[in-house]
Amino acid sequence: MKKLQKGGKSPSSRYFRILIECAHELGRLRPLWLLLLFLAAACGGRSDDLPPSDEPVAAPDVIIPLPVADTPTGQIFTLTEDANIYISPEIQALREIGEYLVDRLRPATGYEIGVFPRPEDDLPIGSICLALNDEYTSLGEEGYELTLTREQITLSSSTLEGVFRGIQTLRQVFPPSIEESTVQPGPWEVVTRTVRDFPRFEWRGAMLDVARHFFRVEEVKRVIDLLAYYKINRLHMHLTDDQGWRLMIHSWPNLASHGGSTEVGGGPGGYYSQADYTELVAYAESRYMTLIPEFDMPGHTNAALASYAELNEDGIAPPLYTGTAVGFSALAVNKEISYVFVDDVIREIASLTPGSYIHIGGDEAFGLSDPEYREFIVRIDEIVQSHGKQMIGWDEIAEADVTSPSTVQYWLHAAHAQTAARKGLKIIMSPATRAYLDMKYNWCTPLGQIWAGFTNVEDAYTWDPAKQVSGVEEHSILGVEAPLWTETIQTLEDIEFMLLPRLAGYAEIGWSPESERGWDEYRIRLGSHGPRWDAMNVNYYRSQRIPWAFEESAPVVF
Ligand code: NGO
Repeated sequence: MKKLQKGGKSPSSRYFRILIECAHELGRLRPLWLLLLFLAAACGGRSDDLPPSDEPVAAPDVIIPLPVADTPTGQIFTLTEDANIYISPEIQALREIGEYLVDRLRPATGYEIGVFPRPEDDLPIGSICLALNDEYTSLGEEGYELTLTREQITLSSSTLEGVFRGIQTLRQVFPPSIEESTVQPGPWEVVTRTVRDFPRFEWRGAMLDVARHFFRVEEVKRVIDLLAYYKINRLHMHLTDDQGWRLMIHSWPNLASHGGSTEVGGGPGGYYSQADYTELVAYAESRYMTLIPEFDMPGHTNAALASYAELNEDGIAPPLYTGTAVGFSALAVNKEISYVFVDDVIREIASLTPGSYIHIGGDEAFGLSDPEYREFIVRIDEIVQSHGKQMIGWDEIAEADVTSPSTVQYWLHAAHAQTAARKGLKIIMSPATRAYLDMKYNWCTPLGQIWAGFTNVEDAYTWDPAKQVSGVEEHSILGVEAPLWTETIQTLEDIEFMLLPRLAGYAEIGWSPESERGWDEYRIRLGSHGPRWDAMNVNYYRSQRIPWAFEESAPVVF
């Protein structure tokens, strides 16, 4: 951990150190050592001879996800209008991260902060330095060290991802009004500290179902920004289901033009052009987040079946579907045309997907026999791999003869997750009873479903992925993902209401050391994020379990 920088100690603590050192010299004279210590403490505790700025300042606990190590150092750094960001080395990707930080700081401060290469000599007082440095490789792909002193802020990592994740920590230690979109009075003071941090799991995801209700590119970008604030690094997009097909596939254009033309409740639906999707991929990448595309099959395929008659067992296209039942549709798995179809879809999405994973759904194919289902999944796995990608599927796929690197997403059936673990497959943990963002918080929640039970903010936080299913241990777990299914979710405000505050908890489960997490402490830290969400102008559920920071004496209701 970095030492406190020059000038970082108050005069009283310097005297205190000298006394301690003397005491060490005189180590054998124990009584004298104790006397000196007593005197030092008594003198150090006097405040009337010190300017107020030298008093150690308490650092509020506000960072979510909780960092691995966070050492407050008791002073104040003030961001002023002369501040600039210095980057080292001078490379485009680090400059872009610097500009991302400028974009976060400029609206509320009004300061014209620039991004410059780091000078040879000392940095000006009040600077922020972003540094890529091999010294930090031990912190892994996303780890970083953030050091705030009275003079400057230094954020170091061996990777760009690490610098980006550290910036989210830095945003959170500023006053909440830093997130406002108009100029605020400040002052922009932060308490000094050193944070050394890295994640528990490599996969920290959220899922957005754009099939049941369609969400525009701008709305998805807003979700990406919220996820990034909590260091989420995967956005799984559920692109197809019975009610809608949401991506243009050039070799099968009716999928989007017809299959995307409605949604639950009969609204107009919509779809992404490939240019739209590419824009989303790039936007997510600029937030060091990977998009995971899902085409759900062989069940949940009514929109495709309605678009092409030949994909149906009886050769007859059903009507479009705008209800919310599940499990009634299935591709004609005994017809070769179905595999031509899947190959085309996977080829097109693979060419738009820089990430290594493609999700093929695989859930609730109730219309097929078990052997039919298993054979289909094995063929789809081959197709996905033939396009250079790895398959992910909901937990039912564990019953098919698939091998690593295919990956299983546990949602409901413990036995499937146990089978996956036995086969050595990696597992993403999304237990519906804990991690489904579409479950209501309680009876009064106006949106969402209840089939997996209520999931209040505490339920969403108080579980450990490595203890959820017996026989599925930490080494089998790739990470955590919280899916938001949108049967009842129609607007961005609805999405935000179901995401927040629970998302923050999922992020912490995925990132922070399990031994350090605790509800009683977390709920207070979470309460400090209410004013941040207000400043960002995002909607959220004001759970009465949380002592929101803006409520002077918040009632605690359980
Ligand atoms: C299930 C089902 C989805 C529903 C969701 C609603 C899975 C993997 N399949 O989860 O189609 O939308 O529940 O909570």
